[in-house]
Amino acid sequence: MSETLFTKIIRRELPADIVYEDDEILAFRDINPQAPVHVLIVPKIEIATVNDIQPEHAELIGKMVLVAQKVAKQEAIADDGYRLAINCNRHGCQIVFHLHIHLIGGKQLRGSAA
Ligand code: DGP
Repeated sequence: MSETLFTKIIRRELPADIVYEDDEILAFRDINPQAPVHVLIVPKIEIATVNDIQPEHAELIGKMVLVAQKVAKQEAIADDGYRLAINCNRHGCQIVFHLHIHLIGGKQLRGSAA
């Protein structure tokens, strides 16, 4: 896949408001937040879309969900609740082709799908 701006954020070539980092995962605030809390959880390796996830990525994907859980607690939205979303390709409205989970919360969300 071609490199996206998320790789530049991971390499610190672009600024971002980082809320969590470990060896495999970075989480930073979305530049265009849809709610008071809107964080993107991003693997450091380049996986373009959900379609590109392989069986060997299963542990990493699980860790991304655990990071989402941790950041939700950190942001004090865990008890009220939040949404985790992954957009895939055109119909899913994916814009950045580097896999990421949206963690959205901090207000009452509407609907659960399109
Ligand atoms: P998606 O549609 O799932 O590909 O969402 C991409 C998200 O990435 C979108 O909500 C806006 C966010 N985004 C795009 N460019 C930047 C950036 O340069 N910095 C940050 N923090 N977020 C960005």
